[in-house]
Amino acid sequence: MTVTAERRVERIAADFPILARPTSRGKRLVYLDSAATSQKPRAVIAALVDYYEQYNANIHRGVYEIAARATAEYEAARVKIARFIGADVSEVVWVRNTTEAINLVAYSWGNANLRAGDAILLTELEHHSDLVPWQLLAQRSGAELRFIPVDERGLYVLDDLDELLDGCKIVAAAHVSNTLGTILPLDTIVSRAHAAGAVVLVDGAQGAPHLPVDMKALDCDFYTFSGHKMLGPTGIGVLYGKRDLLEAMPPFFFGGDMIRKVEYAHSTFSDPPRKFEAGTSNIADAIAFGVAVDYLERVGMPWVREHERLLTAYALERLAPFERRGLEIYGARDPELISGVISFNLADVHAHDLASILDTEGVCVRAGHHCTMPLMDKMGWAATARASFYVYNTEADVDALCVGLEKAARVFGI
Ligand code: 7TS
Repeated sequence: MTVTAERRVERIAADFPILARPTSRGKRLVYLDSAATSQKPRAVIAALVDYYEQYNANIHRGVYEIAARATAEYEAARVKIARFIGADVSEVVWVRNTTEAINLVAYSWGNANLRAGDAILLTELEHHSDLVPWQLLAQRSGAELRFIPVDERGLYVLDDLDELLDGCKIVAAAHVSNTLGTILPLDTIVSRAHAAGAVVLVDGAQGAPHLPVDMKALDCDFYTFSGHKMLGPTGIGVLYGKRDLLEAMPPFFFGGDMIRKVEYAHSTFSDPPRKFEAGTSNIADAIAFGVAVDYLERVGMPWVREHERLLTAYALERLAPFERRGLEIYGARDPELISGVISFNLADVHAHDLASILDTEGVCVRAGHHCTMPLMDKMGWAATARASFYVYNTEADVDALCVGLEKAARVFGI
């Protein structure tokens, strides 16, 4: 990384108060677990406090000043998200997280459209959140579950795609794998699925935070993501759906705030997106998510992708000498094909032990199955350690990871 680029990242990192807090062992906090959840910049934290201190009120009902402001800020955040992903504002449904968004589609769209004899096509890389809801839909409907295979590097094998799409009603696939970083060949999947008459849901939990996305260009039918993985708070996420699909879908939850008219025996419902947003929403979190998106737009998503690409290349280069000492790096190992995620194991050290030693150096990585148990079984890995990068990570963070690995190798006599 050039000195100017490194300075820019240091300036970004300075916006994240938690990164200035040393660990209890007096180490610098080296946060390499953004695929699990990202850290939050000061502006996002301030937006949460500002709402509760200045204009806490429920939305879509009060006429008084602070209620009107809460409603305006909440709806303004929806507009920001719509702009960020190139969608119409009516296509942005607030949910709690990616998991809820996928469940919403699997129930609402799935129950209405899937029958015995139909097929649901997933990939072998899916997070449990984009697998379990479809398993349940398959059980309810009698539809068949199919999987696009991946090779030993975690790259998609598309040779049999046309056969897999035969009779398929929906394809659901991760934009970016949270375990191996593999980027989905979206153009191919979307165009071939549409040609076969299937709709496409993209699990964007690891996509929207790291890659520029534009719904018009991607042309997928549903796209789901979580605020907490892209500098925003927990408890708020988005389901994007093409307007005609959202209009045709029945609501998922029923109650206040999603109705048009209610009589004792019968009700009618609002238009999308409101018909999917029953009950009091996560108001402060939605507003703060809007601020997170403002932050990402200022930094620039093309820059985010390029920064993570360079950092991944640097990490692969710095980790290479450890490979002679038993470090195994999984996945495609090509920064063009993956996005900011490196999974690894050190000789026969258990990934949890490795993560614990890294922790003593202030280095936070996740260890385990990363909610992709079927993939781990297929690959024959009991667990992996995973480093994942984001806007605030520097080459110094990768260097700290290497210091931690050196320590682990010493401790385990490797
Ligand atoms: N899909 C993918 C691809 C994910 O990476 C995750 C979370 C989810 C769905 C679920 O997101 P949620 O916000 O609804 O929980 N992934 C991870 C991870 O890799 N480590 O912790 C959570």
